[in-house]
Amino acid sequence: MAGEPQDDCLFCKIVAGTIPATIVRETDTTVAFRDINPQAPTHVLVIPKAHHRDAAALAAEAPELAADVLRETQAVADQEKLESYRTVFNTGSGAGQTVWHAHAHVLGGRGLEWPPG
Ligand code: IU
Repeated sequence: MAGEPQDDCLFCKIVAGTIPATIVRETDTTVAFRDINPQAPTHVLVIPKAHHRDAAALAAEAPELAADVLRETQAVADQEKLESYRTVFNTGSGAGQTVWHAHAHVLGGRGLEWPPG
């Protein structure tokens, strides 16, 4: 069922605390932690605690939670003192999604090119 923890989901395990992550912020509904393979000096992932498979599912199934995630991307940027930053939701394997639990990448601390690769 949408929102329920999934046994085979690594990000559900981070939420549960059963696999480690460097958590930088936590709210009642979200967790933000440093990406283990950072692509910029600051690279933080913001996830909803509830399991939704990607950003589209999150927006459709739990729009208020999607807003919580977006608000937290700004809170991470403030906390990390990023004047400019990029928020990315990879949706689908062709776009590079590898973990099927919705997450926003917050990237900053260096110049970011456009268009992305
Ligand atoms: P993607 O948009 O699904 O490709 O992003 C998944 C990210 O999760 C990717 O950048 C990984 O480096 C990152 N990650 C992590 O930070 N910690 C983990 O335990 C795992 C993946 I698995």
